[in-house]
Amino acid sequence: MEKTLVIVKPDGVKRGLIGEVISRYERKGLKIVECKMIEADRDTLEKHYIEHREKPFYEELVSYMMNGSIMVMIVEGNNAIKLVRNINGKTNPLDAEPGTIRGDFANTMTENIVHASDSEESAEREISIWF
Ligand code: 3AN
Repeated sequence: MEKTLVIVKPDGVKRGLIGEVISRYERKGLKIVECKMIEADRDTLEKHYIEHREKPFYEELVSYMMNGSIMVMIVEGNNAIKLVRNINGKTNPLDAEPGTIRGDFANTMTENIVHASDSEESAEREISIWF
């Protein structure tokens, strides 16, 4: 069993897509084992996005993540990390396949509905930041 950290970002919450996102994971056989609705503070987001701190989009990304409530959850199941990334789709909405969350609902790079951990190490690190 693996655990992964998922965030429904402010655009996903504002557009009423929380249920859509959760149901896609559940239909794949994954379980939501922790879940909370919060407004993220800068300190937590800076820890979460530490690997991007030198990137040109970093400030835009952190500000956008503070622009409304987010839903943070732990999703559990066999191969949960890779399965959730597949369900979410590629970061760039131009590359995200139809049938994925980003392929179906996102059309910008920053506002792309969901975040999910990309490895076991990231999942462990991100879960300890948010829970
Ligand atoms: P993913 O969320 O698919 O793992 P990362 O970790 O490369 O993607 O990027 C983290 C977040 O940073 C993305 N979800 C997206 O919101 C934002 N981002 C990534 N690349 C860009 C970019 N070139 N321009 C603007 N925002 C970006």
